[in-house]
Amino acid sequence: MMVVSRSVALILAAMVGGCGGASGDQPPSATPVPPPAVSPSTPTYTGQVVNEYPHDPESFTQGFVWEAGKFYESTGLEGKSSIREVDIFGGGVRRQRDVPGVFGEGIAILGGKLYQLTWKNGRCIVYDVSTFAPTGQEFRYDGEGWGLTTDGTSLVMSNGSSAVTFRDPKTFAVTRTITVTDNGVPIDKLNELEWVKGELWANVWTSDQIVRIDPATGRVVGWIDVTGLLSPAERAKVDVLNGIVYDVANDRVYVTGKNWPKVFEIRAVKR
Ligand SMILES: [Ca+2]
Repeated sequence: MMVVSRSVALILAAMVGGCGGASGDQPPSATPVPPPAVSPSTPTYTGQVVNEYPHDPESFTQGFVWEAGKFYESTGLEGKSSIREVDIFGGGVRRQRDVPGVFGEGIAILGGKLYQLTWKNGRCIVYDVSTFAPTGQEFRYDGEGWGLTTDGTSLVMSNGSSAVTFRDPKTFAVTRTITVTDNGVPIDKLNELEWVKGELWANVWTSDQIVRIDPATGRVVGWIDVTGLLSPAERAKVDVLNGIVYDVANDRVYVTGKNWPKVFEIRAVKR
């Protein structure tokens, strides 16, 4: 039975990879690649597990957000993309809106609106967060859409490179761009984003590393290693780390990944 299920998992993984192409956000990675070049002088942290909760293993997580006591998630893949309000402690989906015809990516909530990026569709779709109904407002952008968050004023967006753009939520126009560098070396493949106590956090695609960024300069101020959250057996069946959320009210950070069966509350402990 073990051999069969493993084979099925690999076939499914290959099919999912076929949706994305080699250079995008989507090819699965059963084994995380080593972390990007980390400057020896940059502080490193271990992501210590505080709690773990169930997560929908059907969720190809692309965005993870906390707002006013509620958690929200977006999922990707053509035909499986959605926005959801989730109960991360019970593992359930409280409400969901399927989003056909696009490949959903990062989300952010600002001013009562939920903004959803799409991978290669060039569309940022805007919803009323209280109803999940599209507001009718939609923005276009060039290039790929990966992660999205907000500093409370601007939308903050990644596109798979080392560049992060700050955007006017009324027009989606770029107001500022930073290049994320660690000791001068650009760090690319920045994926899901989160604003955490004045820092910008990003998980780096295909790795089990979260990078802490000074949003004023783009300078990396720390790395959080979250290797080993899932057991090797669990990790072999799923895709990469993707999803950081900060609960402002309780000062707690949670992470998950694409098709991961668990959400982890973590604490960054300095090494
Ligand atoms: Ca997030």
